[in-house]
Amino acid sequence: MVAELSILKISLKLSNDHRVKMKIFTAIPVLFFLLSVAGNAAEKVIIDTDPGVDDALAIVFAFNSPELEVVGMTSIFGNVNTPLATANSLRLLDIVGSDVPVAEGAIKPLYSPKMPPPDFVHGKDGLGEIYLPPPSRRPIEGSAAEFIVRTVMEYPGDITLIALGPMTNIAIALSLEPDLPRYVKKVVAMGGVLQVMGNVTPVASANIWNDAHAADIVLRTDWDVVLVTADTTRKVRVKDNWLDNIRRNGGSAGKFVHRVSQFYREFYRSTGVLDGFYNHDPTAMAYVINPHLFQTEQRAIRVVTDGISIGHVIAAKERHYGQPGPWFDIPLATITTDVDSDGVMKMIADTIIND
Ligand SMILES: [Ca+2]
Repeated sequence: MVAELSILKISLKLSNDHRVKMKIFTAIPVLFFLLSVAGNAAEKVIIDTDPGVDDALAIVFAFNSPELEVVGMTSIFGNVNTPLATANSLRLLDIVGSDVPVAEGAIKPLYSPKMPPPDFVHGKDGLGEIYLPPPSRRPIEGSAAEFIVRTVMEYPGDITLIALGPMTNIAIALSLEPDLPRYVKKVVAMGGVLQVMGNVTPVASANIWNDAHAADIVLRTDWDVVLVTADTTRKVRVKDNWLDNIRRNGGSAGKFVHRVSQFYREFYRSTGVLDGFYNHDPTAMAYVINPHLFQTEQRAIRVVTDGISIGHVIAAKERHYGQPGPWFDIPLATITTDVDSDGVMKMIADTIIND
């Protein structure tokens, strides 16, 4: 901006033609306007999701955020089986009053066996056993992967893919369209443990473990991919007083957030996590809106795809493995290493309360 104004000043000095000066003066406010419009444009996102209580919170947060334009959702197994993930995605769109398309995703991992959904965490309905009515709409024709490819190609360079569950749909989309990395703006995925213990095995978090092959493909593809690790999301807690504030002051969205969270809250309490529950998926959504709340590092990532360490994310500190083999030429991805927890929770509360 400064450089552009300097060039304009130089042009003014050099020009003796009054009409040229007038044209440049007219151009300055237009330039400011165009830059401000470009700066405020909402980020176009596709949410790939397995709702899931924390998915529900992330989706309510996203649809209340003026910074985001959700252009569609895609469903995936994980917290629930895929058909229920599809229905719950549509139910959540009914809750937030949106008619964006939902495309149904894969029903099983690329290669590994499908694991049973953890209904003791998210409830039998996946949404904390509040048993919402059936959705008012149906998913669109075609698969999630096809929808991702079609939408990315329709808005080249503009779409951020937000993966809140296993990355199967995104891996399939990559196989359908090899040029996808050139046209996707960014991929932000939630999952992976680096320092802390995993929630399904000592070395794996659910989103990675549920389809380790897909995660390995997505995280070692040469595109702008960010892994919002569980190390980070566990630092962000949803506490009872935060939920009470949202319920009182957040209108219908706030009341829903409080209601959908209670079963999940009790699960965490039963495991000894007393100080609120981990805010996994909404924290990934917060990264998309304001990455400045996070500390990150660049790492070359691969995921273990078999054996007792399946789902283990290995994040090498440098891209320096030049020898042929599994680490040859693996590009650097971004991982989150720390977060302003209070900043994330304040942003979510402000978004829901002020909407
Ligand atoms: Ca999820």
